[in-house]
Amino acid sequence: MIKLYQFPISHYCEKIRWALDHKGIEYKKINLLPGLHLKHTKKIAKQSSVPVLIDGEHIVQNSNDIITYLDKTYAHKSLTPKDEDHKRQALEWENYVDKELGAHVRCVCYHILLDHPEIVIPFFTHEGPWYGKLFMKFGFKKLQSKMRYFMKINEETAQESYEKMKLVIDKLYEHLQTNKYLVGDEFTRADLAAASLLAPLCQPNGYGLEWPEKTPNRLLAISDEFEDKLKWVHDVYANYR
Ligand SMILES: N[C@@H](CCC(=O)N[C@@H](CS)C(=O)NCC(=O)O)C(=O)O
Repeated sequence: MIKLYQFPISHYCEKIRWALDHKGIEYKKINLLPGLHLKHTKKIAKQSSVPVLIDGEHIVQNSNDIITYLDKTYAHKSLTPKDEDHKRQALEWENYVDKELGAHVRCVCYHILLDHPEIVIPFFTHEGPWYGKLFMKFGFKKLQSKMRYFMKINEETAQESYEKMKLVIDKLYEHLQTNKYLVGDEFTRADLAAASLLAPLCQPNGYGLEWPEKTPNRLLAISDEFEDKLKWVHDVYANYR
């Protein structure tokens, strides 16, 4: 069976969970603990990041490469348009949101959430290794400062990321004012990627994680600010997730 090495909270991993679910492909999730994940990912793939998909002898890393692999190998319910021009546009949108949106949404959210262990620890340990809670009990402080340091998460970068994220949200909103989908007249990997990467701000049903009962006010204020411009994310989740 296909194995997906992932973090339940990761929106890049959500792209792959969604793609697999969309195609009705059975798979086993292997939830790794942030910080300790390197031991696993570095052993099986080139970079340390998740998602990593293992399908028999094939090991694929990077969410866009994984979707391409899945569409080539399991062609039904393709997320990549058949039409060459539409395919190019879908890949362009996906590349754009992967690069210009994903990391910024993450920086904005983590900057706030890392100060709320009561919220992030359950995210990090969700259906993971048995020793997850113990690891977090003694290691969370260290993990928190390492994540801030290595992922460059601080007040200044969070502000910059907020501005960058805002530009992308506006661009998507503008495009979707006159188009039902990002490309052509069907749901594609472009819609899936954009909606997945925005999900932590919108907290839609179907992400595969219990969203916190109480979101910190600062994050709530950001979600509220973009509520109207992100209604489409809830629609895409409701219709395709
Ligand atoms: N370009 C990658 C980005 C994936 C990514 O940034 N994953 C994060 C989690 S959201 C990660 O694994 N971070 C830890 C690391 O890189 O070691 C993709 O599309 O899969």
